Amino acid sequence: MELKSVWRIQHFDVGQARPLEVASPGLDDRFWITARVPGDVHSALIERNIIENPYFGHNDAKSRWIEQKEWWYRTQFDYAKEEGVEEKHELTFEGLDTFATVFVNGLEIGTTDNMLMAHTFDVTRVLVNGKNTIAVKFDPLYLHNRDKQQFQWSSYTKERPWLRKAAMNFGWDWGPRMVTVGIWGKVRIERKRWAKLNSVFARTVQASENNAIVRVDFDVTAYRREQSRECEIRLRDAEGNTVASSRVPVPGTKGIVDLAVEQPQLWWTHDLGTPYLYELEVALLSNGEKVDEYRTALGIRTIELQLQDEEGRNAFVFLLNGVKLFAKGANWIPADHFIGAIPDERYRDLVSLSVDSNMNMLRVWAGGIYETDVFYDECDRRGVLVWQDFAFANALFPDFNRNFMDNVRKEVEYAVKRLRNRTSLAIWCGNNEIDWLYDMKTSGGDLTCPFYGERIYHELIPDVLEELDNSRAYWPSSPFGGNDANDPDEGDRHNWQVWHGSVYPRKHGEAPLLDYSIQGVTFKNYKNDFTLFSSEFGMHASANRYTLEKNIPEGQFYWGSVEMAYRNKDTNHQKGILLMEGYTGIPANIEEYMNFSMLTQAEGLKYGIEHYRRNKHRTSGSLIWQLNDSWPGTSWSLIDYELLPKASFYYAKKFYDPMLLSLDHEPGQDLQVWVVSDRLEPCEGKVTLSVYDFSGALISAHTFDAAVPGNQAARLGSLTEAEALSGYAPEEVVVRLTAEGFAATANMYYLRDPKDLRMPAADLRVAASESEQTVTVTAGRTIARMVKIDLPQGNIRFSDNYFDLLPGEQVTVRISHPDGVQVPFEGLRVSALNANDR
Ligand code: BMA
Repeated sequence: MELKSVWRIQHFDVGQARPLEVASPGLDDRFWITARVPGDVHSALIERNIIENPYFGHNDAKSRWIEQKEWWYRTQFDYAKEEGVEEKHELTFEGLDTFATVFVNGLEIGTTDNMLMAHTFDVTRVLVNGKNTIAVKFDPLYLHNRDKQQFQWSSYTKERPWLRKAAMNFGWDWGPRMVTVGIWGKVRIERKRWAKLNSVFARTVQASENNAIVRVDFDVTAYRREQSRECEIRLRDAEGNTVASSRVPVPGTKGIVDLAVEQPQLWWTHDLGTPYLYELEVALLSNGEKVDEYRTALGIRTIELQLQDEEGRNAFVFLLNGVKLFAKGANWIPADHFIGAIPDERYRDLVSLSVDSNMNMLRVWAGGIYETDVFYDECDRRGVLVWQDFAFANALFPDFNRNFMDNVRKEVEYAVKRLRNRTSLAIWCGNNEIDWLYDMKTSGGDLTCPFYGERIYHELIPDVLEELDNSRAYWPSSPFGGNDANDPDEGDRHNWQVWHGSVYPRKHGEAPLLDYSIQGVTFKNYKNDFTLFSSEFGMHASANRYTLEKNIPEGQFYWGSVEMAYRNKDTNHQKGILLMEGYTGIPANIEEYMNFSMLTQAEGLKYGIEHYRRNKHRTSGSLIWQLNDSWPGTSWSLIDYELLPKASFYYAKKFYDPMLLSLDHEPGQDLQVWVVSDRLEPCEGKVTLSVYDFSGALISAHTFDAAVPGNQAARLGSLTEAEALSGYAPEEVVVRLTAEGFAATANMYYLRDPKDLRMPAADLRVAASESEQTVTVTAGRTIARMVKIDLPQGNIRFSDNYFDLLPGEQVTVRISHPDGVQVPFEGLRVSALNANDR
């Protein structure tokens, strides 16, 4: 039973409230503030207009007082206990953030100190028939870390290492500090009679088209040991038919069953097939009576991480049902700074957008949380694999302290048990960048202390996984493997040469170097990266106009304003300017900043990812930093806080297309034509490279035979610049690749950077139909570069946006809202990089 009663909150100065009084059932809390659960105190205060929206302007600074207070939650609810029946009653908080003392009917039942796991209390002896009262006290965090040792390294704040709370709450290089407290998960009461199912572990141990074996382990707690116990395990297909079942006695507390499934429908990522889900049901019977039950969606699939290929070369490739999969995706950060208040729809929208942009893997990054159930439900259902970090990011952690390590062990065990049955879960990863940065910081002289935390990723987690989940790979950190941990020849890699200006390669023990120059930060550096798996890389781009205007105080929406700068939490804002300077030129105003930064990010990611994909199977994955935003700021995201995609998202639809036509070209060098296929079946046809001038005249066309085996990258051939240009200047042409005989999206390239192109002004014709929810854009006599359709609303979808049109070409864009409601067209603007608003 989920507790859905009304909750109220109140704050006190530390030491002001007497806990037993505030927790007592008789306290009159009428004048307290009504708050949602799940939620947090900030969100409750925003909803009641007690604080101003902290995402607007500098308002976050005005809410800092909240952190200094002690916060209380209270609720009352009716409960009925059955007389004379032996039952256990358990109260579970799926999320308490963070230092909580829980009272039921005035009795203190326990304390908690970890936001990142659920907390369950046996309340059999404290619940009463009729009205019950729950009160939860949240301490301000400073009480729990002010007397703790600080470490030489803990990025963004020294407060974090002792606190098991989402790290990004304290601020990150894409978000402000928003340290909240509260009941951030669901609250449940469960009754258990005689025995209960503690946990179930279900996984595919073998699968082919013909048959599969699903192994199910379970463990139970018996309150009445003398009674007989049995487990009934059943697997149902999507129509509800039982495809395998078994009933076994459970003499002790553990059991294991293998279910054989004939002709299984395998689970695939959405790009390779159908993410087919069965339903697993485990029922526990005591003395013949059903006393507990567990259900989960379950896909039949095998997932492995191969670290060496058939020839013995190093690899980092996921095999899904034995098929080498190129991971195409992005890094996921919490969908809002106020994690407890995130509506389920926001998760659905973000996973749905990931699928729309052809992503098949998301990495749940270590500085947030182990995500909520709806996130994994969606990934299972939509066919998106998950790379799951454990929640340790960019800091040292006190692995010498027994209490801390006990806490971590409980958290890890809880996370593993909770998520191990997730079909989408492909890999566990120990931390974000800690092994790599420890080495760099030590070599650079910033750190002189031992590697505190090492025992967590190299001893504790592997130990827990050996016992609780041996069904998928564990990788100690990201990046990890080789010399240094960011080695292109071993393990995964973060490319922060681009944007952050890191100088690669680097070996263990060498001081890290930075190159803040145009050459140092340019995305052209991606072509030197022959990594096995690129798990982080990216560039900033501006949020969309609507998102910025909504959150920037009046008069501050201009390029270079204090408020615009406040949106950007990264160090050294010069990096973004250098990147644009080398590619588009430095923006002169906010419109140019939005356009130039978006174009640079989109083209930069296209440049890097097409390179990574052409290097398939040496390279087997690219996870962009970062998919989403947790507040309306400036960041590396593809989708801004208002769920409006940036140009890079629409580019991703194309550069992550399973069938990619790609041109490898550098100024003055040959044009090399490639097809990269992630499809399993071979394809045959022709690819044509056409060169047009900016008024649409065809200058040259070359056709290449394409016979591409399934799941391969193939270079079809090349031509020289001179052959392609037929006397034209490279600054005056555009190249288009098209396929015949097989389906592949056309791809466009320019032979020089935008700042060097001699592009005339475009004249766009725009026909908008609100009733049809379409906008038709036609290019006039010249090419239109980065056509942008802008509507001042959040969370709306465009069938395409930020695209190029050849002269005379026409595109009809469909506009929609995820809920299917009509989108008003008021405020519609259509422009292009080389054409003003229409
Ligand atoms: C990596 C990530 C994040 C960070 C990003 C951009 O370090 O793991 O910690 O936000 O790069 O700097």
